[in-house]
Amino acid sequence: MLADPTFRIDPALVPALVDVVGAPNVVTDPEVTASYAVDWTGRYRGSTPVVVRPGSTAEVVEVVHRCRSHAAALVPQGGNTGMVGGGVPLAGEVVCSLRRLDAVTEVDAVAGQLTAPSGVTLAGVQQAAAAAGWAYGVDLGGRDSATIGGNVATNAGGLRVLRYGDTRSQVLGVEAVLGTGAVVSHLGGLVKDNTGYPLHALLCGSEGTLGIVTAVRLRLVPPAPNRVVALLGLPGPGAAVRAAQELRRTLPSLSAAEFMLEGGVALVSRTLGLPQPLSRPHAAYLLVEAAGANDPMEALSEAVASLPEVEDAAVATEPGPASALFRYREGHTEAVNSMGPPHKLDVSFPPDVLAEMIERMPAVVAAVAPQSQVWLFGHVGDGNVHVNVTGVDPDDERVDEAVFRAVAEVGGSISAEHGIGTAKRQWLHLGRSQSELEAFAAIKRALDPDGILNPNVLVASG
Ligand code: FAD
Ligand code: 2HG
Ligand code: ZN
Repeated sequence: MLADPTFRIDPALVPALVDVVGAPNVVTDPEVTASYAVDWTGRYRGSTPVVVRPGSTAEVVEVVHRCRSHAAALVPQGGNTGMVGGGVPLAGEVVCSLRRLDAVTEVDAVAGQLTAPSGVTLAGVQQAAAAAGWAYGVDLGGRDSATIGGNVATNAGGLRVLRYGDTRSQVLGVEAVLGTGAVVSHLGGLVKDNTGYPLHALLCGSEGTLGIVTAVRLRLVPPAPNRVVALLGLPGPGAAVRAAQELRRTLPSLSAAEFMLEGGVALVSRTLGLPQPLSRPHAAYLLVEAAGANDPMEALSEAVASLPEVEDAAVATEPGPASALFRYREGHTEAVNSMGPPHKLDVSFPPDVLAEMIERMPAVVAAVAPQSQVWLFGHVGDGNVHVNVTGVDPDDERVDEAVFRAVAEVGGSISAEHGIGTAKRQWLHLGRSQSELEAFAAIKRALDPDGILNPNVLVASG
């Protein structure tokens, strides 16, 4: 058991890892390992004695065995775009980088499925699907760096959940190496297959605590080649929520409904050097995408025309201008980072309190951190709000606590899509009962009996 999270590795582990993956794939130079030890936001910084980069499932198995026999904990890492400090070694763990598992993505164009090794980027999966005449249903701003294994491990959501569901909804099977070194592999791709516990579904969102994902079988969706994007200016967050809720009912081709506020759009424009998107600023914005086999322009225009609170709109039908409108929304993460390490509080609310809670959030934050700045944006079509707070010390958790308690009180979730990681572990009980937490711990013990996989993430080890 690895009861002490601040353990140091046995020096004999390094040559043991070299035996498995070869010297070039065992990195101990602190100047190189440093980049694996800090997260995308800069809020979570750790250190690691060694980064190991296996190139096959067989090598992952041996890496796990070696770490287990040398009582060393592992942090699996993909593209290191995670937002909750779950993919970085915060207590001196070994980093197991899966990026070399990026060989061939096999597309089954008849079934409309593909099998990808876990180190392939999300963009790589999307491109492989498109080349075979299909599309992949998940998309998010980190697509060029985030790996499909990381998407599965975090059950990533993103921009199209309201149309296609989250990552778990796309996954038909997974291959993974458990904490025991055993391989579970179920990549046949049968759409109907009720043969016992769905381990693939359990591994989705397990954040590297139960197994290291080495390959994934994904369902694909028919391409929607005709796409219209509209940016709507609205008088406030409540109006944006009402518009999104109405469009979900009236516009069957709706594929994204993202909200932003005046301050966030101004920050993105300033930071990324973009012009204001509409002729004047608006208190709130809703970015709407409709896509389908047929041109969705008429349906979108009709649906938007019947929304009484829209003040102004910009519409794009060509890919370039459409992406330019999305830049205001996707640019939020980068622009907020320029204000210093943010507290990223990714939460969701039931539909009936969504508008009220978005409006309440600045006061909830100001009550404990009056000097801070709050940036609110997100996937409003799914009830998912990204509460970003800057101007607060990375270690000062009062803001996190206040927001999570307010969210839990109204039946919301403290993690809509980024996971629990290290960042939210102490508040997991706000959304999960004691019996559920005990079941989590029992599953962890069964699949990772020595607690070597991500011991500081999600569940308590042991
Ligand atoms: P990492 O950051 O490397 O790891 C994340 C977690 O998964 C860690 O706990 C790690 O231990 C574990 N892990 C990684 N790979 C494996 C593996 N092969 N096996 C087991 N465990 C593993 N997320 C959303 O849900 N929706 C969004 O819209 C979204 N947009 C983003 C936009 C930007 C610009 C960025 C930077 C991030 C965004 N994210 C979003 C965060 C999201 O969690 C990641 O982009 C992605 O899912 C993580 O993939 P990764 O390969 O970078 O994983
Ligand atoms: C997004 O929706 C991502 O852009 C990142 O989930 C959210 O930066 C964030 O807080
Ligand atoms: Zn998001």
